[in-house]
Amino acid sequence: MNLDTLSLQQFGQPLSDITDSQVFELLLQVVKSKSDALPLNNGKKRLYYISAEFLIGKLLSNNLINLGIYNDVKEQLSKAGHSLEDVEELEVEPSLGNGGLGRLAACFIDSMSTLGLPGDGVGLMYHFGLFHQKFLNRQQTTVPDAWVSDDKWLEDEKTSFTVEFRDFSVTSELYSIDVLGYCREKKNRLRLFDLQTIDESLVSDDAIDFDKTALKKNLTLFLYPDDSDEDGQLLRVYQQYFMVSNAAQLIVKEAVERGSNVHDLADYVVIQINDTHPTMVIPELIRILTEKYGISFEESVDIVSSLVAYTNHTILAEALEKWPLKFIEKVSPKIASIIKKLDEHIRSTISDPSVQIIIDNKVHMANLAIHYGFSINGVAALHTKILEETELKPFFDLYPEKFSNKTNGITFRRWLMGCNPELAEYLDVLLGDSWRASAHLEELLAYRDNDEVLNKLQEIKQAAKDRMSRFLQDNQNAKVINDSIIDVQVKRFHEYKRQQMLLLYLIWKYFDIKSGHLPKHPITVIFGGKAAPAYVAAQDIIHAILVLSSLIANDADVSPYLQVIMIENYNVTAAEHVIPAAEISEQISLASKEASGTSNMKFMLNGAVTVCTVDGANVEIADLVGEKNIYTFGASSDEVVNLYECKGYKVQEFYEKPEIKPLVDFLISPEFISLGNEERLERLHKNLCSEDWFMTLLDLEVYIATKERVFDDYEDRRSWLQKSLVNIAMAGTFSSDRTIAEYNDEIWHLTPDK
Ligand code: 26M
Repeated sequence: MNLDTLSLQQFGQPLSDITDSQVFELLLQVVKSKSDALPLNNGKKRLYYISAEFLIGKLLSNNLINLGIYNDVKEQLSKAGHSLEDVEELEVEPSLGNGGLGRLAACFIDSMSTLGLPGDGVGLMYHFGLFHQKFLNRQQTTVPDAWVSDDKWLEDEKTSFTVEFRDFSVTSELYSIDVLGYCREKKNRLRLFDLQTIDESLVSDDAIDFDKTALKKNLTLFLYPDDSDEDGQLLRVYQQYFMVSNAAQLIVKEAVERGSNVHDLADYVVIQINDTHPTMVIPELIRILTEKYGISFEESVDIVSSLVAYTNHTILAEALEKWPLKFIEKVSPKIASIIKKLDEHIRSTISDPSVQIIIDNKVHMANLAIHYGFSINGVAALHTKILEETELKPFFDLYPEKFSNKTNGITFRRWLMGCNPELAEYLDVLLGDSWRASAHLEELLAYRDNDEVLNKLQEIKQAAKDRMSRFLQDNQNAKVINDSIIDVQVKRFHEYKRQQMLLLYLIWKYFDIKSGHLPKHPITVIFGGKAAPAYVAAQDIIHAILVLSSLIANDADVSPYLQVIMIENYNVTAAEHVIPAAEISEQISLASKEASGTSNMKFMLNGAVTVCTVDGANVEIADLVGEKNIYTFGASSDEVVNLYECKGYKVQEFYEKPEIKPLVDFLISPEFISLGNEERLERLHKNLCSEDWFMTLLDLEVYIATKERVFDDYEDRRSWLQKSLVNIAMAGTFSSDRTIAEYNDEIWHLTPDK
């Protein structure tokens, strides 16, 4: 493929003379014509991965990599004076997810294609997706992110279904995006349902409010519309039913086309539901089998129960979905009545009230999925253990054979080859390129004492730091201090993730520098993440970070040594810039609360050293790299569970400590308040010293001590680079290809299409 010839044909000008946006157009055509020509992965049995989120990120580079033409294209462009990086900037990032669960779904569909497994992602085509985050007066504001009109990858499948709600019915339209595997001749698709009568004009340019009751026009406008009021909650139930009714109709139609007589549906179909958001697919399939195919209720239940598998992503009881039965009745009385029948069956056979489906007139979606699915899995070893032994113990006692662990993974195509090509190329030099298919990186350990290799790793890290600095400069005019240590916490804002603990450490460090202890290297701490619009406490934390960032920047004693940057509108693209540059990865959730985490894996793969609590997949990372190559601290999950159960955590005792009180009180000091919003800062302060639900102060002192040890150790450059090397070498386990192979071997049993 010669881009120069293509450019002459298309634009009458050589590649060197066309603009970057013409180059983008050209590359799109190249990728699309190649991907259009690929047939779909085929097989009698097909997987449908249903998810409310698919956080896929930009697709150009990813597709070039998977088509095996990335290096060729990059070289041709560079010879003609273009940079692929600049061209990529012209692509918009689809806004179809909000956090770890959505990004996991994107890694999974990439791996399914790479392993040649026949299966698609199924979800919704939100026109505005998740909100775009902007900072105003050091606070998060939210504006609509109109990505759809600029997207270049969506294809209309020309397929529609009718979805019947109680009070009206709507027609859907199916769009899809090709999902290419790494060096594969066949593909899968991400299939997104839209509403034919959608009306974008309900949304103004600058606010994410809209008429939540105009259901025929709004169902696919937003991902997670504000559900702090009843209209918002009801809208979510409508959205979920719209998603799963379309999915169920598509699934049955395609199975019948492949030869299923519907009684044998489970030989043709397996459905993985990503968290509980798609759980209503169970009653919807039962409805279709009984109503459309005349199959008895009992047999329909058996069929459906043998083909739906559920992944749990959360241990927070308050995050487990429970919908008032009356909402489901309003959306679809038929679905409500099927759920009631399923609930009655459980009631008549199992006496334990805690495993009922309908409790206090609320439908517990996880309970429905566990009783009427054949598989439930957690997403990291510790998480699964907690589900089995604590959170879901009554279910584990009933159905031990349904439970399993599938530790999460990440696609190395995006999180190494795509975002860190220098490191990928250097691994080729050291290991040969077979790691690109196998993810085996352990042979890198042989270079642990090789100074040339260690120095080269340092150079690669520096190049990534420079690239990130340019990104932050261009995007938000932030100037990273030269030669500073890059210390990063990027993830959704939630109290259990404890961004506030890093904030308190920074206050400690600010005091320490003020008192004359100057760090040997300057430190740049980078935060990134969004807070749900209705989650006030999380927004208070963002506010305090932005205030501290300004306070330090304005302080000439401290600003040469310490800097805090909060990335505006953190998304996949920002992650691809910041993760390769990171030297320290912050994974500091309260033990037992983070199901897995996946950024921890991305950071490790890119050579960052992890500072972490013993939580989620951190446990597995620590086992792999050994205690010399990771910094763990803090209360264990057993201790935390115990403190909750016995109400044993007394925050006051910690707050009153002379080492802690001044740090917390600084949040309401005149310096702080003069830059901020008093109400927010007071609330955050009060929250920390009277409630502290996620035990920040419990772990704060040991966290500060650990961080200081990390910065000391950083000064021994050789041994730090060795830690970094070991982390890269041991990251192979966290390839999502390994995860998906496990799902397939133990849950799906699909035959790969060769
Ligand atoms: C629920 C109700 C209303 C609105 C939104 C929600 C909701 C949306 C997304 C609740 C949870 C959601 O996502 C949970 C999530 O992202 N969990 C993360 O999943 C990752 C992949 O398994 C894990 O690595 C993270 O630890 C886990 O927090």
